[in-house]
Amino acid sequence: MPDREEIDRGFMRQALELGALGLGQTWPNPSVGAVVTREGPGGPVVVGAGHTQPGGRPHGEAMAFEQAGAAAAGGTLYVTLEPCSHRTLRGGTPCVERTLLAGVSRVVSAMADPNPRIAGLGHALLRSAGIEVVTGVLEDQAQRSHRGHVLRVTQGRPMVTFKVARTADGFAGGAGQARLAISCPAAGEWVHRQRAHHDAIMLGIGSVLADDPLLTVRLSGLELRSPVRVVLDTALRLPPASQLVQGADAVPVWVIAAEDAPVEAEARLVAAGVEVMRVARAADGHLDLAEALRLLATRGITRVFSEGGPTIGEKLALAGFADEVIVSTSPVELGEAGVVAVRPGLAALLADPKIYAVAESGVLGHDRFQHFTRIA
Ligand code: AOF
Ligand code: ZN
Repeated sequence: MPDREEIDRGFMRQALELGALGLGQTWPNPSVGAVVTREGPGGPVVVGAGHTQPGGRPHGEAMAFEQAGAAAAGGTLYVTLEPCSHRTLRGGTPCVERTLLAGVSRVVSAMADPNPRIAGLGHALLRSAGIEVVTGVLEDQAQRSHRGHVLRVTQGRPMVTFKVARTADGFAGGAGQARLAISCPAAGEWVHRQRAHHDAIMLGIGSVLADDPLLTVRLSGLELRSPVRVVLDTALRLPPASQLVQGADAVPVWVIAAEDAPVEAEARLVAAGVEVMRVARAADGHLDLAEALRLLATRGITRVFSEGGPTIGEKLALAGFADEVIVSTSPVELGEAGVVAVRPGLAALLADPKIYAVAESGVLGHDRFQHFTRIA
């Protein structure tokens, strides 16, 4: 017989899997998974399960309780984030109240919600109502799943994943030449899946001008999950005829420009359905990345996927913003000197076990990949 802690971890794992399904869809809210169980003759059984819905409401607990109905009474709620205790204009019933109404006798929660309006109050209210509350179950996994939300409410910036593909000899492409087909189809599909689980894709104007990318999710079943497309475009050089702008009505395009970028260019892009935002330039004349990320967080973005190329990747990492880094390596060599994919500043950080840990590594079709997560 598994002991209670093992049982708790098992149902929490289910809740985490459910929560992960909604990543990229729930901003500005986190994607929370919830599972409700009750005792059956052979041990606990699931009577309700759900996760935060697109746009952030209903919350995960509401979905699970709705499914469980009266069967929740006397049962256990497993939830990947502390249930909310606050009432907002768009809010409806706080999850703490729903939990009390549902009549569960136990709540197992993975972590506290750092949102200052909640921050322990959800757990405390449940306890003071006589419910047994267990916290910290599979907390590391939950922290990682909610990393975008946590960073947004504690640091005012979204989580950033930087992804780069390289040839066997380490190049992102040939010097001066347009896009090189580095990744195999399996790796390409995986990238689309990653995109779908972020709120926004961000890249620099250089890559847009070189490749004219579409940056949507083109996986069957996930087509409607394309994130907001963000272009860092200091001087507003984005061509109105580009694929990005042409598709701006279907999938939003946000352009972040410097304060001094030409207003005529802004007017043309706005007329084509693009949203233009402005931030200050940093000392080096480029956009102030910290400010750009702050702006995205203000707009509700919690998870950013950067496919912006080696320079921006190194810059993000040196500034401490590259929370997750994915490097895929193809077996094909470029065979000549090209653009180095993992620049020295980023390489040094990735090699430092005090700063990055390898969260996952493996094979995707012909390619190898390594997924690093920043730990300090
Ligand atoms: C939960 N369950 O599924 C989620 C929670 O704007 P509101 O009223 O929807 O509240 C959003 C806040 O609630 C959000 O910032 C986060 O702290 C928490 N999200 N809480 O109990 C959920 N998504
Ligand atoms: Zn809630």
